[in-house]
Amino acid sequence: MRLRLAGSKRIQPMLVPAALLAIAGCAGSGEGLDANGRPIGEGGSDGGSNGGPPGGPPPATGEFRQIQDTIFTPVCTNCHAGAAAPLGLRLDEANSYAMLVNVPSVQVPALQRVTPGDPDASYLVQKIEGRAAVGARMPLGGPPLPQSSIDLVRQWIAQGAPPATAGLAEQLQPPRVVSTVPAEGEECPTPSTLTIVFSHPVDAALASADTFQLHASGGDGSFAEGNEIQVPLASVEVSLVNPTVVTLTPRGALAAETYRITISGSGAVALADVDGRVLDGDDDGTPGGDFHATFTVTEGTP
Ligand code: HEC
Ligand SMILES: [Ca+2]
Repeated sequence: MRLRLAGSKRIQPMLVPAALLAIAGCAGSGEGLDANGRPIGEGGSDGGSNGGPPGGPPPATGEFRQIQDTIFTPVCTNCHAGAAAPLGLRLDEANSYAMLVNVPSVQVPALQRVTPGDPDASYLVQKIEGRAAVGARMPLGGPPLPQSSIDLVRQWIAQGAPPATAGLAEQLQPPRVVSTVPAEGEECPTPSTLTIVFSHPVDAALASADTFQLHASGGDGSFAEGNEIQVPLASVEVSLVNPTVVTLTPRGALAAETYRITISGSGAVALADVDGRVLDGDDDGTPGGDFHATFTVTEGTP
């Protein structure tokens, strides 16, 4: 079940990796950082030999990263990516976590795709083990995953299904939007919710109808005329298991129209991360600037 934040002011993510906590502890004071704002001693174990600058982000680690790199990206994203992803399940790197953990299965809505701590009850596991009540074993039409891969997924879920750890350097950057569903430029049937994935956790206390807005184009597909209409949101939720994911729920079904999501990175109320770094909405590497993504609903009823 996805928890709502109604009323609650600020959440303390329960699954924040120790490394991230350590960084959060020193980022505010600047202690432990070099002149470029990077942690001292994070000298880049590859010495820059992989093309990255010495002192750049270390390779991200963790089980979910390994699952992404060895299973989802090479085996599943042939089908499970983009607007045509079967049952809306996108398993590409930007979206997979947000679409799996604590999200109900479409085929068997009583089960979550991933229930942290319970591999047997997780529909994802049932699908890759070939014991789901509905549909085929995954990967569809391909050889079953090796047992070692299945064990990796089981182990990750048994341990609480933590998100992949972002690189340390990434944690020190202003937060960015890494994905929206629907995506920029996408045409889709009416979505019941809109999902936004950030590069690292955002401050739930700042997630509201002030910082997240949805507008309809006014029928002309463009947002420059002044005839745009704001669409009311029933809720703006930051996921408790993974506060990099924000879900917007429009108050009613979205009619066939062009819409624009706006996230405030400027003005009186700007979105920021838990350390107060303001959203880099225009993705220019410095804090500030609004984020926009435009999508078109082709059919007004699901
Ligand atoms: C050849 C295309 C294809 C590939 C590759 C594929 N899938 Fe699927 N997947 C589908 C289709 C089609 C469905 C719905 C029909 C069915 O379940 O048989 C589906 C359904 C699912 C569902 C059920 C979702 C829900 O909400 O009920 C899960 C979970 C899933 N796939 C996971 C995976 C994983 C994990 C992989 C990679 C190991 C994978 N799939 C690879 C096509 C594919
Ligand atoms: Ca317009």
